[in-house]
Amino acid sequence: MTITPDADADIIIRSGINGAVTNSGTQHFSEGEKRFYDKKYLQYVQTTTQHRIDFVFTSGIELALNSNSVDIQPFISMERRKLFSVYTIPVKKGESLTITKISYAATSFDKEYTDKTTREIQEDCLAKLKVQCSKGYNALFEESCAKWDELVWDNVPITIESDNNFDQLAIRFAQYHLQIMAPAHDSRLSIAAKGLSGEGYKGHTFWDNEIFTLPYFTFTQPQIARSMCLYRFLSLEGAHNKAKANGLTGAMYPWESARLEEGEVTPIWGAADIVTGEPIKIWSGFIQLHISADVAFGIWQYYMMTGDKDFMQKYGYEVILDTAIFWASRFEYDENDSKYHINGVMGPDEYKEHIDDNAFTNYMAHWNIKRAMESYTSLMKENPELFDSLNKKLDLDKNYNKFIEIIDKIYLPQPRQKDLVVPQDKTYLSKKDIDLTIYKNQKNVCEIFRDYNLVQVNGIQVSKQADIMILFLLLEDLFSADVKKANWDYYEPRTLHDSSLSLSTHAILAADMKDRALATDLFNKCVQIDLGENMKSSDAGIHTASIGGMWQVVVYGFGGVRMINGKLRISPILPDAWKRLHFYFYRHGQRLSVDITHDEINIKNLTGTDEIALDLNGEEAVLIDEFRKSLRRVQQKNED
Ligand code: IFM
Repeated sequence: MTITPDADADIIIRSGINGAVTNSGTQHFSEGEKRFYDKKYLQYVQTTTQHRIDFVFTSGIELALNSNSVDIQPFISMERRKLFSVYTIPVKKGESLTITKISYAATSFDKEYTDKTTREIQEDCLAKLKVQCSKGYNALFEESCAKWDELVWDNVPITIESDNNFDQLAIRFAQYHLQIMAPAHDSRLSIAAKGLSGEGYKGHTFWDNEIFTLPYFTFTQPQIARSMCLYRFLSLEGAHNKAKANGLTGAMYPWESARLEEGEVTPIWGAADIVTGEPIKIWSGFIQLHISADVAFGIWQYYMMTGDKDFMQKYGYEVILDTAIFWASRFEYDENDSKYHINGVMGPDEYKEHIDDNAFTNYMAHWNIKRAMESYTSLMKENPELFDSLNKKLDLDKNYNKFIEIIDKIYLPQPRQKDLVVPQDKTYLSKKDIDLTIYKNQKNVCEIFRDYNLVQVNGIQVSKQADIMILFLLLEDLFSADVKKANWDYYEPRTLHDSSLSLSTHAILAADMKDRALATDLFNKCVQIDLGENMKSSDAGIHTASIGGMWQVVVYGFGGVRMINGKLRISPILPDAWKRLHFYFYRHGQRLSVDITHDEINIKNLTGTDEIALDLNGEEAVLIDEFRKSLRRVQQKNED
């Protein structure tokens, strides 16, 4: 900070470390130890109360007058959970006083410190801070900019040329947040539902990652995606424990995850029930099961996009097989229809609890078992050594027989004959249909709870968020365009988008249906969640899934890009206001550039030599990279 007074002045600077910050009224730290060094550096060490993690925060303050360093001794003070340096500096009219504060944060959980004592960590942090201070702010800023350019702005920038600059800003906002929320350095951690921006959901990780944020990294920074997938492999112990506790086998992933070994951490009680006055039970941790298939799906997409065999052999196949084993143990056979069902669950739509045969859950479980069966046969043939070790570990031969028994008898809800509507679950379509207009036009989310409690909402044909729609997005080749449209017409009017995980999916499907105006409108609404006029909407933190969803609407929706069964499909449709959309992504390590206008699409392979087969607007095409020809030219060549 630079201050240039317009009169001679004694400027007092009071700066320090405030350890009295609370977390929704909860104090997570011990009082700790405060210390000044050389009257220039401050250090505060506090320990978390639950996991006993040391948090070491070290700051250094530098002063300069007209860019020349000044050596003024501060008055130092300590208060409860606070320490400060107070400087009084005489500054003449027109002179500039610059205050630079550089801080270094570390914890005893950090990989480099796990075998160090607190004292050693403190000393190391102080030494590192001194190095950073000696470089100075400008050099650190340059280093930071160079890293941002390397990872994002020169690597996978997105350009939106439009009458409306806001969309360009919005997508950069999304990329910025996605980058800072990802713990790229450590696979023992993953992305929290609010990133690092707020206390909502206690820093826990949900399916938001695999379905909403992971795709961004899978497409643009595969090394971060790999780390996120590895987090799930490393959390298998918690998933096994959850399965065991439920009398099941295999990997039953926790609905909410935190530290690897902890397993399920979803809180049990939530907000007040407006009818009974009691806290509402949060059932997700007990019955929102689809997360296990979502994890497998995220890993499979990662594999399809990156071709990372090493990851699959070390970790990926095991997760796919282990989650399938869970599903096989969870299905219930019904002699009446000779089918396997999944009863008593919650699908993505959290307004429907304890339901049977949620379409999303059943289809995803089916998909999961299918992938596991393919993995079983291909590993047996191609990698017998790995097959043998997984066979021993997971009792694959026995489980494979179970898969064979189940797979063709899994109950997969089909479109109704009369209107092609797929029942979201066994009872949804027979529930009460009420006029939802006031809730569809609501200013704030969840206004339905002013009039109904959750038990009542359970009895109404109303959805909190995309459910069938997300099924159409993930397993899009299983459903015809007519089925998708019919279900859109049925479910969209009944979906309140009370979860921020909803609008992006609906926007992508609107783009898939080639409804440009609707897709644009839904995209704008999605962007408003964190960037709109409602300044309270992000109080508990930004909505990471919706931010991942913003990237998906731009690339999957308007860019029309999809990875389906290992094949890239591109079918763009730009909003009217956009003149051009240009983005980059990686496929099997090769950097592709996709440049779209209303008239033309130009795809280049910038780094590789693969011939890449594409489905371009429904037509087969081949991108020949070594000539760096545009796809349009390649197509013409083929036609010639
Ligand atoms: O995972 C989501 C869920 O789908 C809706 N409620 C909030 C969760 C965390 O974002």
